[in-house]
Amino acid sequence: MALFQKAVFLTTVAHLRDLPEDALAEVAFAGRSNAGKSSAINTLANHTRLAFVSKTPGRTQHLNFFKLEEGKFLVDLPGYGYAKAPEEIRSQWEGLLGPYLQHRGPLSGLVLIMDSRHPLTELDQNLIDWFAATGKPLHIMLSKADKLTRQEQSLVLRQVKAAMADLGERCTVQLFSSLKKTGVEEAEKVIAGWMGMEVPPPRPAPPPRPIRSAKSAAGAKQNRTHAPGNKKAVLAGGKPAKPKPAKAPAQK
Ligand SMILES: Nc1nc2c(ncn2[C@@H]2O[C@H](COP(=O)(O)OP(=O)(O)OP(=O)(O)O)[C@@H](O)[C@H]2O)c(=O)[nH]1
Ligand SMILES: [Mg+2]
Repeated sequence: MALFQKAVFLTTVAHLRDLPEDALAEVAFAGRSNAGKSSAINTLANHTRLAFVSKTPGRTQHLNFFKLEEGKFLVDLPGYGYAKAPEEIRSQWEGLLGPYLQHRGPLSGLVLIMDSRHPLTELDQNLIDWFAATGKPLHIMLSKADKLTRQEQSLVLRQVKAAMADLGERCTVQLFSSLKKTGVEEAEKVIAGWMGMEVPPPRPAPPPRPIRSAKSAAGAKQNRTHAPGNKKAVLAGGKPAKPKPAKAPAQK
């Protein structure tokens, strides 16, 4: 089971005064618009529509809180970098995002999502420099890795790690794809570590199948043929009915 599978939408915050007061630890997801922040939260939660995903940049406008367990939250932040009046950008940063990232006590660390095809834009760099001053850890997820070849993936990973070397252990970097669901365990480990959550041990590989002689295999086949013809038992072990998705409250 994915570590964050129990995540539920908690609230949308448009003003600092509305931030949850019972927070013990939270991890925020920042990055350019359309980089894949909301998708990454959905992938980590193993959910298709927890955070709203859209092809239109700027879909996430406020701070959306997802509760993992009592007092532990993931926070989906509005993206930066899509055409918007400078006035609006300034007021968003000065009024909400800037003070949140700089002064929020329970914020344990920041996940920076960057499209692996266009990492470290000027705006990303500004955010990194600015957040580094808080002394809190930063985890970079190079998203949409499915759009790159293996070779391109290892090149970009190496380049971004080298660019972040100055931050030492305070900055970690990984490849990630919401489409292919790759990099999930690596991200879980970092985020859970920041929030003091226990990471479940990786599932043990299934034991190797015993090699059966032709004779015993034939016997087993026969047994199966004559297994109780109990239709109900077969149904019970069959595919579970698809649960209806719960309707999420409005996010902005
Ligand atoms: N191929 C591919 N597409 C992705 C991946 N992650 C996200 N996308 C697509 O990228 C687009 C933007 O994804 P979002 O998760 O909404 O991006 P966001 O960073 O939350 O965007 P804003 O809320 O506008 O800041 C959507 O069309 C996603 O389907 C990925 O890993 N691979
Ligand atoms: Mg979003």
